[in-house]
Amino acid sequence: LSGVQERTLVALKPDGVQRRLVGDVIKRFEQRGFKLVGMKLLQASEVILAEHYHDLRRKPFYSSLIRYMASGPVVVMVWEGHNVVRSSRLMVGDTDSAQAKPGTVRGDFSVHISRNVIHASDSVEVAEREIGLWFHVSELVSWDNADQSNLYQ
Ligand code: DGI
Repeated sequence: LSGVQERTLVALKPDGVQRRLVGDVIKRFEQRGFKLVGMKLLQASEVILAEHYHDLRRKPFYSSLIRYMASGPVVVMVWEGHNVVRSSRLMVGDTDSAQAKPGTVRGDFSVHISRNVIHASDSVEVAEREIGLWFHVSELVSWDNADQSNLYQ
């Protein structure tokens, strides 16, 4: 496989940053074989969070979700690789931490849906929208993986 592959947005939520889980999550994605092409730590504004969670605006938990996501810095990342959107969702685990399987980020590090540590885009279309929301094109770096033939045919 060559050329630009699928990309997804992964974010450590404020609880994930507070609990020092950034390194562990990066390690999991690196070891899987995905390529990091963008990353930054920032305090998210309510404007960007409202856009990010637009589809959930009528849910009863919406305002507490926005408050939680604005409560401290987040680390947003763009990961690239074959089937990365679907694979990331599997690595992240069920939205409800109580249902998330051991071995997943949520299943290993969280107990409640309201503090579930991590975000990952749930489709290729959503990933494109979310990457465009959180990153300027100049913040994404294309680079050659020297190890490519060990990961892909
Ligand atoms: O894509 P996900 O993050 O797995 O799930 P989602 O897009 O359905 O919901 C976004 C976030 O909103 C989720 O990670 C945690 C929060 N959330 C979803 N459902 C509930 C919820 N929070 C609370 N307190 N209660 C819910 O039922």
